[in-house]
Amino acid sequence: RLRGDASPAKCTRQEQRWRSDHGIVDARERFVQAYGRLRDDLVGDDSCELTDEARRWLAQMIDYNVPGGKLNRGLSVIDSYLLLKQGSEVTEDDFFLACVLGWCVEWFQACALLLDDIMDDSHTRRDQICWYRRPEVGLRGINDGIILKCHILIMIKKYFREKPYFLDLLEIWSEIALQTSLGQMLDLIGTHTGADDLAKYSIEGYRRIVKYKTAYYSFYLPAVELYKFFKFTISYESDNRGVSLQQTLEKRCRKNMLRKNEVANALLLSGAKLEDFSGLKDILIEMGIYFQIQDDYLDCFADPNTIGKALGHADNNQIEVLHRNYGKKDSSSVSEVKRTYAALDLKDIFSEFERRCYNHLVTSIEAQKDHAAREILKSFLKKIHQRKK
Ligand code: DMA
Ligand code: MG
Ligand code: MG
Ligand code: MG
Repeated sequence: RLRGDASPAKCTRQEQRWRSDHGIVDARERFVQAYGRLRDDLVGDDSCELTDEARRWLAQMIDYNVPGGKLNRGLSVIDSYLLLKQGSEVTEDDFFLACVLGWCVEWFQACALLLDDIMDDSHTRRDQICWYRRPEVGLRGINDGIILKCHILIMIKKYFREKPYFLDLLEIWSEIALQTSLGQMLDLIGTHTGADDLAKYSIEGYRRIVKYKTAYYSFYLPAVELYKFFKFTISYESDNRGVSLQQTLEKRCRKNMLRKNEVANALLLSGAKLEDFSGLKDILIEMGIYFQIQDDYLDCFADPNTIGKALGHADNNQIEVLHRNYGKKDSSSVSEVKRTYAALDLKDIFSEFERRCYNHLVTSIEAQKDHAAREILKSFLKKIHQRKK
């Protein structure tokens, strides 16, 4: 039996014992269990004549890079799926497939972070030393990042090849991979020009970077995956007489008796894209931008957005201090910048921004006509609102 929330509040030891005695497994636990199966499949795959040594490397590399994060992105897929299915039974198989989609997002994230740390010259990630900084890894880490990305397609092919939305999944994944890399490129270009001349930073430039490098893969992608998966699983459930979904829908369409959720199916079957559900994509992207602004804020203000805002609030002296110290790594420059930020009350500015952004998102979500879409969006927003890490 499954609990309906993949990210429940911590429960007491007593409650935990009661749940395990009664065979109730947390959706989060089930999601984590699916990881082991996926990793073993990839490591055990024998189409590539891997040596035992290579398999050991692969297993270690995946374990080191994939599962150690907050799992927010992967769990959004599970959470929203369970939410949408409330009241109806979730089969083992469907739950596992939702897990695969969730883990694909986590695999992608692992690849993006592994490579990002090399490009950003970072030292630690998720409370451990960056993979490429391990003495036995170094720049071989680049190839490991590429392998992680290839794994996504292997998993999608293995589990979704027969699904009617297989091609949609491939399409969305290739789009997202490009968008994220282009976002990283914009970020890298911006960092160079910014260190050279701070005045070249702009809010529009910042929004463009975070939209591409973060928002697409973190919000739009899980939502699209889930949407396709959910819409099609409900339609298969409703059809237990072996009649194809397409035939059922066509018949109902002729009789003018489509039910509400089937309208969306019919739209998808007729080749409509998620973008056609007015404004859904905009909301997800907006949420992703909000998320990255939180991230940068939580990184202790050390980013172009806040510096951009800071410039709008700073007096000439403060601007001068920022120009002199921004983008430098030594600790005295860092503390000069932080001191200036503190003097600018960026905390209050940020809370005000967060309040406005949240209200705007809630209004846009409520305006969505499709119930499923509203539920997905709300559960995504709940995950990140006023997050502290
Ligand atoms: C990370 O951007 C973005 C991707 C696509 C991995 P970042 O370098 O600002 O993130 P972090 O602060 O986590 O290194
Ligand atoms: Mg980085
Ligand atoms: Mg980066
Ligand atoms: Mg960051």
